Amino acid sequence: MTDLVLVLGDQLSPGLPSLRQTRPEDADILMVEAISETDYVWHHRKKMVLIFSAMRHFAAARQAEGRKVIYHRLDQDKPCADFADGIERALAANTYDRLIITEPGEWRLRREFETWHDRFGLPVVVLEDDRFLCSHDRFASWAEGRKQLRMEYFYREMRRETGLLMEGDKPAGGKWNYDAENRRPATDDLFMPRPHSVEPDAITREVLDMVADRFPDGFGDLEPFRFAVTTDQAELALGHFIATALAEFGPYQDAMLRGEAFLWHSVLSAYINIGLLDPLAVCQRVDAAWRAGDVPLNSAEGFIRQIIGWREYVRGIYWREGPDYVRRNALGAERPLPDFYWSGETDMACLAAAIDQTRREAYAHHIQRLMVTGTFALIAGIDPHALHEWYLAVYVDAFEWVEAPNTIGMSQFADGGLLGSKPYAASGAYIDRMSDYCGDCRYNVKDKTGPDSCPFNSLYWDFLDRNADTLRSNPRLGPVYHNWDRMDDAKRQAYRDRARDVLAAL
Ligand code: FAD
Ligand code: DLZ
Ligand code: SF4
Repeated sequence: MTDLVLVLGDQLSPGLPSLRQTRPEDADILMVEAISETDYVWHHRKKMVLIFSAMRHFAAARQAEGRKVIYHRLDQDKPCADFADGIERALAANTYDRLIITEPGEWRLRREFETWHDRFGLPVVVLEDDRFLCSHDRFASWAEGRKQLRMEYFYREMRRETGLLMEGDKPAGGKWNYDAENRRPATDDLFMPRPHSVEPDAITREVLDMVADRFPDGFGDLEPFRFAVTTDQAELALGHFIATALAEFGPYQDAMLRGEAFLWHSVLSAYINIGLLDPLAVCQRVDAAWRAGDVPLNSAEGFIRQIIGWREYVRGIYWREGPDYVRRNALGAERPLPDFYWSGETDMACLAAAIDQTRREAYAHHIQRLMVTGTFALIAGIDPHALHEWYLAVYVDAFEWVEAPNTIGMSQFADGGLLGSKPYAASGAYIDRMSDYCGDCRYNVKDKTGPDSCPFNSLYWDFLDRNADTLRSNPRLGPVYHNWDRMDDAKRQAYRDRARDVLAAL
């Protein structure tokens, strides 16, 4: 029996189920740089380089192990239109008994794979992706019968099941969550680690040229390209993060600084998402560093929670909620995405900084995504689907299963509160507390409603006012609406007027 094993660009794990379950002598691997994948949404050009270079390295490594790999390049004579085109070409050249695939990371492809049995007339075996800690069944059994699907309770179960940061059956240090210790603003005189940087090799150089050539007007800078493209390089990046940044990751997790894109963040999400690093193994290394006394518990816990908690939890939500999740719009927000999300040309220093580094690095850390670009879109009433397409386009780690719940759910409250207990709306005071952006801004963060007032200040109240019918009954917003109600009419009107001017200028 000969199998054809299709491996996608975010499935670059040697231990992938479809590779584990087929024998090298009985199975050909098929990898396709497909026009469809570069075109169905925009991608940052660095993300394309990462994926194609990592795919080419992965194919070479499998070939070196003795596997047969059929590899279609985007710059070959007649590139493949899509994955089906690649499969058709393989079937025309060879006889295969089965097509084996590990499940993809988005509904679009899952739906397409379901048509392939009829289309190609051979059995199609889709295997569950076990590179995640929590299977679909496990998530369903956790969610079953719960009124609210709160991440914190899910996370505790994952801690118990993995034994990470556990002392017997108790959480290390006696608490599950050390977030209260993790909200320090940073100053630029602190030692600043830098993420591990990899010099592009000949394969990456070739891909850089190809992407520059094919996507001259694509979003984002290509150079300098410093990402790891193999598992060995990604392992070095992980070791470098643990040695230089993890200890301070916790306290400064929410901090933002001008000119500092990475701070104490790991910059490992893309490597984990495309399969170069295994999420459980990453957490075990962090757990070991804590047990060895190299890093404090609040940092190790904060980091591990993001991976076995948030990352697994949002994936569970994505598959549970179905393909229409990305279209949810509980607050009826319909304003088009402002052009400055692409150009970075805005007087708002916080947004300019986050978007500018996004163009340069294909990276912004969680609080920049959530509390700068996310919060602004939320309080300005931007269409959540347009914003979802933006996040999918601009980050190196963007894949729908993880991006959509973070955007539609956590950031925009467009799922009506399934994922978050309240919207992440905030005035400029939050950004002022956690960053040094405001000092450099043409707007005044202390001014509430004047012509130079920080736009976040008026939009925040206007957002609550506009959405009062939906949000007033939210118990976590009770005190906020109480404050709004206590304001005199003139003040409330001043907020509305300033917000109207800000929105008109968008
Ligand atoms: P660190 O801060 O070092 O965190 C460690 C790891 O935890 C990350 O590498 C990542 O694997 C995981 N992680 C952290 N937060 C989350 C989270 N909220 N959800 C899932 N995993 C998490 N993450 C993506 O991987 N892809 C996306 O497309 C993506 N889109 C996002 C969109 C919005 C609107 C928001 C608010 C968040 C999004 N995130 C996304 C989550 C998070 O911002 C990134 O995972 C993180 O910034 C990646 O940088 P890092 O590797 O330095 O993470
Ligand atoms: C993101 C991406 C891009 C740009 N190109 C390819 C490609 O040409 N071939 C491929 O196999 N995968 C690519 N990917 C990743 C896929 O889009 C990803 O596998 C799906 O989005 C499922 O998560
Ligand atoms: Fe952003 Fe307002 Fe601060 Fe300017 S003043 S950086 S717009 S929060």
